Amino acid sequence: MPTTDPICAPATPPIPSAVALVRISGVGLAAVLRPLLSLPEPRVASLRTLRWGGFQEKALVLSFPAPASYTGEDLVELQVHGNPLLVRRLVAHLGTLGIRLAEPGEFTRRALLNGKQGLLEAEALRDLVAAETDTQIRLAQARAGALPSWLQDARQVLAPWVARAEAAVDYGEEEGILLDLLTLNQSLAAVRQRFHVEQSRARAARHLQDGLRLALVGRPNAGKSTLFNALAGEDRAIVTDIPGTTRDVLEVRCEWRGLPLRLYDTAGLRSTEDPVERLGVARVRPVLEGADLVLHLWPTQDQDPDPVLQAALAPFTGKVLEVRTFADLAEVPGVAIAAHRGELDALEVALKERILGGLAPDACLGALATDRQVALLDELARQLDLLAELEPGGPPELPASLLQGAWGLLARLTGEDRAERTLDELFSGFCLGK
Ligand SMILES: Nc1nc2c(ncn2[C@@H]2O[C@H](COP(=O)(O)OP(=O)(O)OP(=O)(O)O)[C@@H](O)[C@H]2O)c(=O)[nH]1
Ligand SMILES: [Mg+2]
Repeated sequence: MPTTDPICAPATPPIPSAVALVRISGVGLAAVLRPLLSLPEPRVASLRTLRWGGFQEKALVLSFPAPASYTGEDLVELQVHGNPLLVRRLVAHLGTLGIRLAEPGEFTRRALLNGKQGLLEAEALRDLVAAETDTQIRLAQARAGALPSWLQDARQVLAPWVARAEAAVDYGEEEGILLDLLTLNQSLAAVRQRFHVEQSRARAARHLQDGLRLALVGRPNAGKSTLFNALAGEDRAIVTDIPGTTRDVLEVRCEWRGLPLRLYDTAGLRSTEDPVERLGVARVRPVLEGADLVLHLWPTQDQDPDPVLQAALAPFTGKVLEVRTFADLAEVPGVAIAAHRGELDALEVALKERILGGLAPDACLGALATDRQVALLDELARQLDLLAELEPGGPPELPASLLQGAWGLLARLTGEDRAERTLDELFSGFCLGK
């Protein structure tokens, strides 16, 4: 249920800082806030002294009357001193004026319902706030604009066909309205092709957005920790020439040559009697299960990988990339590196091929990227592919239902159907005050 009752929330984190921002949104805020302050002229920062509960706080106040505000409602921003306790007291006092604490994402939800923002944009802003690497920031920013033109085009091309198919089903026989499958598929051909391009862009963008979970495994002394440190750009793992150095699983998030990575360094895999090392080996399997890609580090001096290792990797062959380490000692075919000297170009090429499917990272800018978006896009493309495979001359019901399905998916993707479930999922990922 859309609500318009006044809400407030701190938009800055509860830590001591120079300034804290408290946002208030609702209908008729001038009257609601009158006991605390008189609202200044719209969009002009003005000083007000707020008095309540024995406090007198000088605040910088900004007022954005509806509809020209973030939420589309009256919006007021109070900048106060960044004391978390003071902010809590202020929010509690606003409660006594009938302004309740907002749910996470409630400001953005209202912006969406009031048409101030699209669903795709709201998702992009959520990802922007959560971004941890330069690439992730750039990707989120590129998605934070208007609805991508290819989606607008798809909507325009589909709309008349959806209507026509419906008419053909409802009145076809009496009125002589037919659905010409050949013409239909011809006019959808460009859209379908574009969907396929967007699917590969989205897959790459999602990896870049989420960061690729990369597990480093291999026999003891294969050079896992050396590579881990080289990719992380810092000495996080202990490196020695004693086999069995690493026992715990180490994790680090980093950006390496434009690729956001979540790296996992693991204990060298071998049968061992050492109880501590055995515990370390036991921890490798869950890492393999959770990884997007497993780098099997295989020193150039080894002929075949150890059977223990091969058995451990067998269930994961689909996501294992073999990387030959110690490339400085011998020349071998395949992806070969010498991490202790920073010679990693072959790995960069192989990783980018795996993650980006040959696309340049910049080619992913503006692509859809969240799990929700990618799932809907895949389904959308599938419906159009099924449509293209239909034999002409059949009854119009089947193409009509595919067209309607595609139309519905498009609406869910862009957020026009405003399905509450989608909104609930989206806003559960937001922070307060957004
Ligand atoms: N020459 C050469 N030495 C390397 C290379 N990579 C790692 N080393 C050395 O090999 C030894 C073992 O490296 P680590 O990175 O500790 O190996 P690890 O796989 O983490 O070993 P465990 O933690 O014991 O399983 C260290 O002395 C490294 O300096 C390489 O590409 N070439
Ligand atoms: Mg190690």
